[in-house]
Amino acid sequence: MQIEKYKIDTHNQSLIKEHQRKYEFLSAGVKDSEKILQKLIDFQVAIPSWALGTGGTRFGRFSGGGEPRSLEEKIEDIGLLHALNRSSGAVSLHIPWDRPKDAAAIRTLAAQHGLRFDAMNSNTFQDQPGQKHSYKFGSLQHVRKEVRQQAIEHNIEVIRHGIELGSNALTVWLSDGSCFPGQLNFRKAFQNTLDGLQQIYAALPSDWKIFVEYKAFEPNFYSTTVGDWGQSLLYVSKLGPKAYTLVDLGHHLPNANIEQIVALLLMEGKLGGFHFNDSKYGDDDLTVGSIKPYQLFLIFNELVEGMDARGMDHTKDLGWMIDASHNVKDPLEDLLQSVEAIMLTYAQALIVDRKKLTEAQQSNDTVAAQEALQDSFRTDVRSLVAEARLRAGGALDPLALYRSEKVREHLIKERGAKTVATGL
Ligand code: PSV
Ligand code: MN
Repeated sequence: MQIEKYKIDTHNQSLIKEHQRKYEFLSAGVKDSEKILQKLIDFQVAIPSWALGTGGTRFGRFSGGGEPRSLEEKIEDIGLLHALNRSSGAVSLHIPWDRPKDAAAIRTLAAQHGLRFDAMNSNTFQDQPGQKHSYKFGSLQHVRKEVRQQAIEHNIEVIRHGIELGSNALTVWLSDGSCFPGQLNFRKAFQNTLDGLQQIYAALPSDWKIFVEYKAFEPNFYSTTVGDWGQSLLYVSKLGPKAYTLVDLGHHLPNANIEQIVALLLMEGKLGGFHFNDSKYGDDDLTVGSIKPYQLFLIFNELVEGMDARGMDHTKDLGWMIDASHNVKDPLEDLLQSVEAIMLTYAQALIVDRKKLTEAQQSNDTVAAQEALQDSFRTDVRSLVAEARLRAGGALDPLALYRSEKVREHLIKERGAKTVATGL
């Protein structure tokens, strides 16, 4: 299904007066609003191919209907999101869940929707039908060489798919670890993993990056072989200049100070990208900004400050990806909400009065520092983000248009009520 341009225009016409009133009021108080608008227009977030269907938990899964049955339909869905918000112009693929049969055709289809391919994801956390060796006791860390070799080859295959699609990064998330004390020799597991990553690194084209994603727990519950940002940083430092750490917001122990982690990784030139989501307890994979919006703001505040300090390009020097799962919501509505939350938070970080904040920090004025941050966080920037969307050709209110066009109903009619998308 597609939403034609004239429908977006009609929708915008019906909201334009009210929008202009709000935008004029806001922009009068925002410094450099035109520059900020351009940054918002340029900023794109990659949609994960595994998040277009209903997720689930280990207790069950409740399908919502109309889920994409193929990679082509997934790209169509992401194209739809992008047509509505003009900020979802990239796809992140998981192999083998979404192995392209005809890469050239997939690349063309994506381009028709204005989409490019962001980081490719490998999967050595599940056994696939017909797979020779099991990953039950890990992949790159495994005590047996043939299992490690199989995992290395899989990652190299993922790089090959990525080259065909025009991607330039590989994200490696390993579920490797142990469930019980004594199960694993930590040092050997680390060394095996490093050795495997080195072989994968050697297969990267010269303009590619490898992102090493860390996670504190799950599915292993005693130790994880890439358990935190320190361990990831250790691997990527040993690997070389094309290796970076990837931060998934749900992969920390409770109350971790993620904004500080981000600041230091950026300082070291080793922050590669993000998996955005939100959580209350663990790796809950909830809608971005739904639980801890202030934490997200503090993270973006460090990102903007740190990227500017290093002269980085906000749009392409880091990989911006969503990694979420939807158990009770329509996945497309959830993704629209997540992208909106990211854009709003990015905008709030862009309007922070850096001079005021630096002065407050330099004079140990804690109150003024807090005020500088909260002044931005408490600013309603919705009309700024909407104006960027409008100028980019998107809808003033993507979610409202999605609903009034009855997109899900159309998709159910087209694809059926019982389709199941690939993914977890
Ligand atoms: C693991 O929890 C993870 O965050 C990794 O990024 C995986 O690729 C993704 O989720 C799969 O659901
Ligand atoms: Mn992730």
